[in-house]
Amino acid sequence: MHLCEAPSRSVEISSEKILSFFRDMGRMQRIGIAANSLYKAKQICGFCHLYDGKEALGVGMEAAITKKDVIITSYHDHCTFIGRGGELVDAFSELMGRKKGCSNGKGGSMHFYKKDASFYGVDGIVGAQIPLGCGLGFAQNYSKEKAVIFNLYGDGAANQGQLFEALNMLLFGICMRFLFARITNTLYFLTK
Ligand SMILES: Cc1ncc(C[n+]2csc(CCOP(=O)(O)OP(=O)(O)O)c2C)c(N)n1
Repeated sequence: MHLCEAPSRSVEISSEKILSFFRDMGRMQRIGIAANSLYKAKQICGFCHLYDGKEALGVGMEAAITKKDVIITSYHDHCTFIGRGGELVDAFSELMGRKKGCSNGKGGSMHFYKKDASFYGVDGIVGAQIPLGCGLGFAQNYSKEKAVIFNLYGDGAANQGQLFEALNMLLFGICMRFLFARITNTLYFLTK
């Protein structure tokens, strides 16, 4: 396990691509504003964890990876789902408990899912997605998929026993591509 090297500070990219990133981030922001209003209007019941402040992370990550790479995250999932190619109608239907939702309206804000884009959803228990992601890594190892697993968590989960147990399992000689990322700041661990 080691800290990854910092990414290069210079990149080549077209202005169209930059604009598309900007548009995607703006879209995510508006999704948050709409969800916030619906929640306050009591159209969304239960929890509603918004994605504001993480737009650049979602868009940047998706720009660098493919839909074969796996993402599992915490309850801030609305725009992770959108970034994976999820439809707005499926996202908002899920938030409002409708059958059309990406989890048939049964999961709500904290349980979005999109298996066809390798998005294995979300856990409402802080840190609980980490061992689940570890299991996804095992599955990839068995099936010899050449994908990276992105296991995202907030800093509140950084001191959870589940994180250390999952890291232990990964380090016991298991060869897999696994990336842990603290979503509220930038610390990356990579096991190979
Ligand atoms: C095991 C567990 N303890 C407590 C909670 C209640 N809880 C929900 S969100 C949260 C804060 C988590 O903070 P962090 O992981 O940093 O995430 P973020 O700040 O990005 O939401 C807590 C304590 C929970 N869901 N699960």
